[in-house]
Amino acid sequence: MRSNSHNSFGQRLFLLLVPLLLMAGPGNGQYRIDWYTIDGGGGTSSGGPYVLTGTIGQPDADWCVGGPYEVLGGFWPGGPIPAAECFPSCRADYSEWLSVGKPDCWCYDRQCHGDADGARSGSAKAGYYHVGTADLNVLIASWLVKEPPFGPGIASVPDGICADIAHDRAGSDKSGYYRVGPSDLNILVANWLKKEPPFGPGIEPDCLDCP
Ligand SMILES: [Ca+2]
Ligand SMILES: [Ca+2]
Repeated sequence: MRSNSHNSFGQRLFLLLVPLLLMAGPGNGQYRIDWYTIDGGGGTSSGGPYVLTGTIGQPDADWCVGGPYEVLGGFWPGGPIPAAECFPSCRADYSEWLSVGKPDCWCYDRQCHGDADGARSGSAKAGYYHVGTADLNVLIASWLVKEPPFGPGIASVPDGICADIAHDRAGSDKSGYYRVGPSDLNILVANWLKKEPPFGPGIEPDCLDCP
């Protein structure tokens, strides 16, 4: 039934397109087909508050360019699929993540608690902890490094932005801004060597949670 309705829709579309193309003619050199599909079925279905409009069995799903012509085929609405972002846009500090160049390390689920390197230390016998010397070392290397024109900027320190634990900057227009300072250190200190259960309370892996 769905296939029949789809075919009839395709036939209607075809009948609509042909006269339009004929009317357009080659005279003005401008060809345009806004929407067309070669496929094996699909359609619109719904359940409760959800509506899905999809196409299945598309042999033409791809993006290609030739001279002045471009075809965005398949995968509504077509075209290159943007890479998924690891930092959720629902968070209040999302704009801050964008402003510092989308660092991957802010996507560690305990980075906002001081885990600058995304790694844990310790052992099964003595217990593991996520915030320790390795993280402090990144913070020390980034400590009070001023942004241009007052300094080389946090980008000059390898993984330096990972030590911006509070996702903030401090300073002023007059003296310059820095990304890693007391607000970041305070969080790191609060979680210093905090053991994971059953050896301690652990650190919640909630840095990517939405409010
Ligand atoms: Ca760590
Ligand atoms: Ca900071």
